[in-house]
Amino acid sequence: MTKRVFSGIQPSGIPTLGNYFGALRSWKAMQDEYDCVYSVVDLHALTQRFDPDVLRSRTRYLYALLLAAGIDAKKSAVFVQSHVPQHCELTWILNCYTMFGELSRMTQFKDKSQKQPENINAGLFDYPVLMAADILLYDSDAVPVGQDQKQHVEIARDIAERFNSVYGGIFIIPQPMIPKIGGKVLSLLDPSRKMDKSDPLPGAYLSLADSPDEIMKKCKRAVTDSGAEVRFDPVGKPGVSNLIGIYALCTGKTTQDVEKEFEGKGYGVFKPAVGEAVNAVLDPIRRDVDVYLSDGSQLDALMREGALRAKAVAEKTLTRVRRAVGLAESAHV
Ligand code: AQP
Repeated sequence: MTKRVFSGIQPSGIPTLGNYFGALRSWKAMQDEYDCVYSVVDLHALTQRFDPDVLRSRTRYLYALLLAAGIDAKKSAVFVQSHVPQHCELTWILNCYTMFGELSRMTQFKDKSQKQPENINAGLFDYPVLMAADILLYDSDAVPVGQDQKQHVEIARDIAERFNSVYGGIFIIPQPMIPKIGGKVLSLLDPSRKMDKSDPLPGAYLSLADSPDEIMKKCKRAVTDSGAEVRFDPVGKPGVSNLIGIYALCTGKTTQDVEKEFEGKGYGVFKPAVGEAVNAVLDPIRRDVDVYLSDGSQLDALMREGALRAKAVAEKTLTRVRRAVGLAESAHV
């Protein structure tokens, strides 16, 4: 049987090159081999504060961007998370099988609590359980994610195993799938941190919606390290190594090829070449996203169709879960 994968992306900002190489590029590649379910996870984005109109329009933009990045809505089920209410119901049930202590250990919760100390809401704490529901609802065998989300897939496995140990084989136990390269693209201004789409400093990330000029400027201003040698050394030269990684991802070259190509040339030649390589990847995506956004009714139809496909699978899983835990069946007829 064809294996199923699930993955999601939050409309918490315009996706970055990190989101592209850590997630979207592999999402596209998997469509021929797997039964794919992809979601714009807008409920997750509520853990941060956004202007409601901005969140709504970003959700549409992100849906269009997935199509522009090569996700085929005929092959894969592509939907907006809040259009499938089963995610919330399963989250509540799974909350009752998740321990306070294990959620307290989540690195992302600690990081985000530091970033938004004025808004450490219960949703931020419970984020991994909603993500477990996202994954388990679709009987997912694998979850393609960047390195930062590995811990969340692991807790989803723990929750599923705990649930199965009480009620039998209700859930498939999912595996994280981290790309061998591109699983962690770093901030251009602080290479000790990952590139984040909600970073308050726009110079820290390369957004998929940045103009070619903006991309070029950000690459030229990216922090590098002392010396001028283009050498891959993530510990001693984290800034330039991150740029080498980005250039390698964009061109399909190895980091050794990149070192050879820029031997003796210095940062002044290397940084604009990185900008050009990024623009070559982004040009077709920028063009196609505008095409998808210009036809609002087609976008609505695709979203509706995606949600119906997702709901059909989600409801089957949830029926199994309701029966297993002892919820009264008549409430759901
Ligand atoms: N810098 C990154 N390098 C590689 N992969 C990354 N991902 C995120 N940042 C990088 C992967 O992108 C997918 C979608 O991410 P998300 O929207 O679920 O949220 P996130 O992981 O919290 O990513 P961001 O961009 O940092 O969002 P904000 O700023 O809102 O927190 C995931 O598979 C993720 O691993």
